[in-house]
Amino acid sequence: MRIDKQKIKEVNDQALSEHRESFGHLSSVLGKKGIDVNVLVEKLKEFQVAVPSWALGTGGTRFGRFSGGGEPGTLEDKISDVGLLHQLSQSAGAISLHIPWDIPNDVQAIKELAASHGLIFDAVNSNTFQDQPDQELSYKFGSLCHADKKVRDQAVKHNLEVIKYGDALGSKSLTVWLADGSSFPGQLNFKKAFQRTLESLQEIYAGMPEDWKLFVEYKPYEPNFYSTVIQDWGTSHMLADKLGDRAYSLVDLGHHLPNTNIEQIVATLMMVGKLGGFHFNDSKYGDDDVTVGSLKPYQLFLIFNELVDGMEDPSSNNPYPAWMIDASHNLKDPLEDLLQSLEAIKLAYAQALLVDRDALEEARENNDPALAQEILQAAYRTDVRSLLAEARLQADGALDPIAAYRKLNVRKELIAQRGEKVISTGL
Ligand code: AOS
Ligand code: ZN
Ligand code: ZN
Ligand code: ZN
Repeated sequence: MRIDKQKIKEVNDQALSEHRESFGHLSSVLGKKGIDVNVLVEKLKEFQVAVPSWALGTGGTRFGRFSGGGEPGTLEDKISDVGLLHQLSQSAGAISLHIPWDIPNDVQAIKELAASHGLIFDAVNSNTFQDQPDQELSYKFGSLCHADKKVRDQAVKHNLEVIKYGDALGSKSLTVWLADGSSFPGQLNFKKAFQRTLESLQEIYAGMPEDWKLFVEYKPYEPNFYSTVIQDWGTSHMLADKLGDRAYSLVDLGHHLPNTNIEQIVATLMMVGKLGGFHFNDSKYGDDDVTVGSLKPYQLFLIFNELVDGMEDPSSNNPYPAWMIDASHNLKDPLEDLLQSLEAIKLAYAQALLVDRDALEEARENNDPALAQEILQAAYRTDVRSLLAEARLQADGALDPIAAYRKLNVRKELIAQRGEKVISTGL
């Protein structure tokens, strides 16, 4: 399904005068501070976030799944859903696939379909945290770290296959997230598990095309509850460092123990050029994977403050990070939820762009914490919603994506096309 461009325009027209008024006001307020809104609008138009194929249906809880209907049942449908998000938000220009959930039957046709929606293929993800029906050996006790070399080989082979699919589609990176670890003290030899994981990753790294990157995701617990092999950013960084120049750490916001200072991790990884990818979500307790910015928008802003600082640092050798939403949806319509996440990400980005970095640096050098806080909060407390709306308007998106999605009855249409009962692949 695609939304008629004219219809988006009609919905926009109804809200245009109100938008002009708020954007005009913001432009003049920022203009007086010497900030050119046009530069900000261009940066916002460029900023694209990948949507994972597994976030388009309901899920995210192991207790029950309550489909809202019209979920995408095929890879084609998933691409079309991300296409809808992109049409409305002009911010979701990429899709991230998970193999084997998303094996393409006809690579050429899938590539063309994605291109017709203006989408590219972001990092591909391997899956050694579940056993597939036709699989010979089990991952019950780990994959890349497994005590049995044959299991490790099988997991390596799977990753190499994922790279092959990704390469055919035009992806340029592989994200490895492992469920490997232990649930009971004594179960696992930590050192052997690390060494084996490193060796397996080395084989995967060696099998990547030369222009590919490997992202190593970390997570402190779940599904294993005593230890995970790649528990934190330090372990992920050690692995990436040993693997080579094209291996990086990946930060998933939900993969930290409570109160971890994620912005400091981001700053440190960027300082050493090793922040490769980012999974956005929000969390109160653990890997809750709820809507970005729904719980801790100020933390998100502080993280973006470091990201922007790293991206704008001319001496930094950190590559431009790969942005992805990694959230699950069990109550809200997944597409509405993803639109909310996209909005939250770009609000935090826009606010971080407003930070007066020279003044902040001066306050720091002068040991003036009160002034440093004033500077950050002045940016954070600026209402930049009309800036985002303007960027969307200029790119033919919707002024208010969720309002347009509702007014145009997109979900109703999807249910009419796909039915009430389709269940999308994912967790
Ligand atoms: C799992 O907790 C990680 O966040 C993964 O990045 C991702 O959610 C998973 O690969 C999808 O099932
Ligand atoms: Zn993740
Ligand atoms: Zn997560
Ligand atoms: Zn996760």
